Amino acid sequence: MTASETTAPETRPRTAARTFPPDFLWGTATAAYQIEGAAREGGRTPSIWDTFSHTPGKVFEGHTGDVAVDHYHRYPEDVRLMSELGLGAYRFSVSWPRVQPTGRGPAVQKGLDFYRRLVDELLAAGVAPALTLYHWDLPQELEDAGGWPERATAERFAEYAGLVADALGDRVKLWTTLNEPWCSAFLGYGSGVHAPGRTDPVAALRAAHHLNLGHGLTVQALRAALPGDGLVAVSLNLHEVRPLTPSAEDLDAARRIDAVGNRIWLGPMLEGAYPQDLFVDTAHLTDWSFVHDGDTATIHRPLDRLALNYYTPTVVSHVPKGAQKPQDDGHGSSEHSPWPGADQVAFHRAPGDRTAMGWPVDPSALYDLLIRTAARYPALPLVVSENGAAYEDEIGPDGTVHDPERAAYIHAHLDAVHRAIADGVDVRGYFLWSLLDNFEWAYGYAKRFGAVHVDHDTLQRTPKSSALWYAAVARTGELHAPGSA
Ligand code: IFM
Repeated sequence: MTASETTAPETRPRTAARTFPPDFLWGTATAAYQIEGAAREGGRTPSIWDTFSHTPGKVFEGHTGDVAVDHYHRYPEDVRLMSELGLGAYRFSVSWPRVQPTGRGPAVQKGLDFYRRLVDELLAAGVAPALTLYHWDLPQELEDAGGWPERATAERFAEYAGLVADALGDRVKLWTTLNEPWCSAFLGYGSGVHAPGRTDPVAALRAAHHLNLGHGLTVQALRAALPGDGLVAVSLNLHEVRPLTPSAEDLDAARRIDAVGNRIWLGPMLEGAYPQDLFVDTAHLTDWSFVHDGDTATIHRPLDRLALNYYTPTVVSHVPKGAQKPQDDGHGSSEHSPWPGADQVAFHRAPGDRTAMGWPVDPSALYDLLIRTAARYPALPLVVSENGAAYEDEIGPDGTVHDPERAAYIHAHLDAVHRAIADGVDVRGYFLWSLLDNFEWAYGYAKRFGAVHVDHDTLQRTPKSSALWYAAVARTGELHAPGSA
């Protein structure tokens, strides 16, 4: 399908409720560096995001995660909020340098204890914990030793995962190895807009392979440590790539982006091989000799869930050599590409509504992504592990936050999930990004994705109107239009 086409128009009346399966997981999601704060407490040492955010010019107005939204101290209040809203699940990540400050050796008890307390509080409140092991906060010491471009980091990751699984495996059922390795590899080592801020396409491809390897080694470590009913997943921000036109050139641009955006993960993780066209596209950069014999077998481990993060589609076209690319391509200010091997691809933003990130709103692409992924991996249940939107939320004079655009965004995307389920896709859950307004990486606190508003001066939490609506959907399993019930 091209960007100018859309999926068949929805014919059911917008107000008719859709019922989700009774055991569907309804949750919200966060990540450690974005919410915890307490950056120097309990033996925690800097991660690459501490270093990056403290480097002038890297993050909007010099914001850092030092305090974030102080979830480290306020987690009982945050769990209470979830439980009052009636949300059945919560996806959070573990801060690697809080548990294993140098990225090597034994775990720090205080770090593990924090997560044990958090999980116990969740379980007592009837909220199922879903744990992500890596959401971008590599211990700085490991980056100093070479970071993800080095093979040893994959081995360290699996050792750390084993420590966390030994400590929490009896309490947490759903485990995710990596969150959005595309961002770790290509924004962290390619465009440099994320930590550690390197701009080396070869390092980015090496990082991608070692993230894959770390995933495979970690699946093995989790299988060894978790009880038999433990579920293992990976969260990928798969790109729903649409060619701008049906021309052969634009179709090839879409193929390239699909290779380095999607199949670079799906190939080794789920099919046991890297796509050959990726090797061809990047042959001028590397011979991929960092992939050793046996690596793809290590990476290719059975998973229980494939978790997808979706926000907006990716629209691409071919650019002839020397031609100007569109100004507003959605890749921020970096002059370095996060897409190795795709220099002649231009990115476009679809017309229509956009969120405060400038991301076009297009739920049809979530539907297409679910259908396409399920068609390729029919035996693997899917979870939407992130979806949501930033808007310019403000506290009104009556102390409430009215955010109808966010409710409309979530409604439209849940409707797409429901359609996919009705069309036979096995989707087991939906996690709204995010529980709380938080540290939005290079945008600092300037972007608000939360269901719950956070006053960044007082750290006061106020559920937004969209949270109340989403909670009602989650409690009943019935998707009704915002404002209709
Ligand atoms: O805030 C991020 C999250 O950490 C990873 N997925 C996308 C979100 C919004 O940009």
